[in-house]
Amino acid sequence: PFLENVVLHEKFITGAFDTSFIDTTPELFEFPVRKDRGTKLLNYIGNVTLNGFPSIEKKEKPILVQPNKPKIDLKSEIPAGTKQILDARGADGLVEWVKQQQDVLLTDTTFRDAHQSLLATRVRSQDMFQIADYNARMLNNFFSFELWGGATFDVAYRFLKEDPWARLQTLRKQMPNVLFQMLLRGANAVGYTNYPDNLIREFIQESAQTGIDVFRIFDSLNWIKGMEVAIDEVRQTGKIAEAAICYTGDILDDSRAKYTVQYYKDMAKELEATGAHILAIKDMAGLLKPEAAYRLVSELKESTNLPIHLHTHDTSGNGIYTYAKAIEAGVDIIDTALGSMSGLTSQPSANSLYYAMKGSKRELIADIDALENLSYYWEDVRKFYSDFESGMKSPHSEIYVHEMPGGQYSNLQQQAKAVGLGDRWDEVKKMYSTVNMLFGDIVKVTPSSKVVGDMALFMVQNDLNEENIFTRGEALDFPDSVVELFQGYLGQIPGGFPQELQKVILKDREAITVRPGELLEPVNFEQLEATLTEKFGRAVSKQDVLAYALYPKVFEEYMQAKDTFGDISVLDTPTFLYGLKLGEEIEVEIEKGKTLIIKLVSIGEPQHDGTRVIYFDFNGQSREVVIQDLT
Ligand code: 3PY
Ligand code: ZN
Repeated sequence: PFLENVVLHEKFITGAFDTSFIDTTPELFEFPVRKDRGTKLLNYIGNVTLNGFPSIEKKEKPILVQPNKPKIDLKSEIPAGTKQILDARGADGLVEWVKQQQDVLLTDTTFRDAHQSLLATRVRSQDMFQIADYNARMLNNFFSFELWGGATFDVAYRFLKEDPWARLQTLRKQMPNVLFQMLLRGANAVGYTNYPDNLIREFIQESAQTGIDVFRIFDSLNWIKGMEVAIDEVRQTGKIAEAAICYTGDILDDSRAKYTVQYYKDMAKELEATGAHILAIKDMAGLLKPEAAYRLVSELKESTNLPIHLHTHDTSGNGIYTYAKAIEAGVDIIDTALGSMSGLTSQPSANSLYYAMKGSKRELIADIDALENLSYYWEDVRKFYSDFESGMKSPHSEIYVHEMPGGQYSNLQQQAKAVGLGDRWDEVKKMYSTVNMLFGDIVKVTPSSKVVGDMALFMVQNDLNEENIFTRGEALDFPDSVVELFQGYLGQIPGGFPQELQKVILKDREAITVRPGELLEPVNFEQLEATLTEKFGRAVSKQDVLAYALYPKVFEEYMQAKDTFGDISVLDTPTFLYGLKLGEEIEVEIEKGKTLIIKLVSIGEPQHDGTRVIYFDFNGQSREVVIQDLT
């Protein structure tokens, strides 16, 4: 369009131009919005208005207010932070700096685990971009922002139809001063199954280049072999390898003989020897009781030289107490969420913990006014996603019995609804702990937790219990994920798989005991790039190739959605989820300085082919789209 504007320009045609003409003629840069881009967007809006959003019961768009933003000067310079320390002193220098801090450093999980745990991971990039400039100025003394990885990667493509790499890239520009942290599931990367080693390595390289500084690496069965490749590769990037022990069971309960203090100490020492810069205690379900936190942190401090970063979930309501005891025992860094995105299955509140520790020997390194003002923003944003809330209204002490990770609770509940077990949710939760014991008391965190969840759903659906499974199981095909676990494709468990159940599940299939990555064929990236270029009929980026290698079907569907609807990440969240009301008008900034004004005028009667015509006013002109009515 630029060239078209140039050659059609009067000055160009008459030859009355010199090179300064381009600089002094702003209209050259006014490109008409390509018609199909607008039509695609109208197609999306028409479709969601008529048919609703997947997994939300169709209803009238709720009245939602514009989120309240803090009143600070965004032109002010962004203060330096931990990112600059890492860049100047390297990973070891950063670790030394952490150890020198007397007070407690914080990681904010609002952009990742908090919404993964409260809102089924559905928070969109838009809502993060709107506040990120404020974070950079108001949370500048935080240790890190946890904002990527875990379930956010596939949910972005799968449900939000947006590119998680683009999210990371934009946030990096907005927040250049604080370390960016991601959750990496060891050999499972950001997926639910083991991947070839070279895919893990490439994924880490690309993530580091795009903006990740701290990689929290865990294995879903606490099998260190499943973490080694990732730790090694992160070290090679010069970034920080934070290796996690996943906390399960109860070190204070002598009857849970498998997961003792000694077990965790041995694991920590091994991780230190493997190259960890920081040790994470990943209490993904919120099972670490206050006294246990004191004991575990004290003993780990004695047995390793690593700074300790503690992660918990507040499901039981005891999270602040657990953190206070861990702080007393000398923990270095703690994961919290902003007040309005905290509590229940999410992290404990930074705001509450701030006050809890005020006046004690070790306080939090945070500005309470900043925490409060940012919390107001999220209080409003959270309302956009109310249809994804789990319905949990108060602390659940039963977490100590079912041990379900915070990040899984709302997701498994959605899964249960999807297979028609929404009204048997209590049974599913009980079955979850039955399955854990049947499996030999395993660590439950993605993806092992998903296997336990899949099995629990399967058992409730098929009226199975811990007794009849051994007789009826012979004739049943178990979910793929369950078969894979018992084949050793997610790694090994301490003490080995229970053999009788393994036989029932595997039937005549073989199980492996080596690292799955050793057996998997490496990805041929060049060939894959060529295949995808042809398949999608356009150049693909390294990031696209990685996404496809991890999630072929999900990525393909994302590309199809992009073809049909264009870039829908530009829509505001209420419109994205509910479409428009009759007569409602919105402004959509499709790129910097380019805004569309869209108004829903009317919805036509159904035609005999099941379609309806939807009439819009689009930048002052009438436009219509034809949408299949699926309601
Ligand atoms: C994830 O792997 O997504 C988790 O949040 C595990 O706790
Ligand atoms: Zn978590």
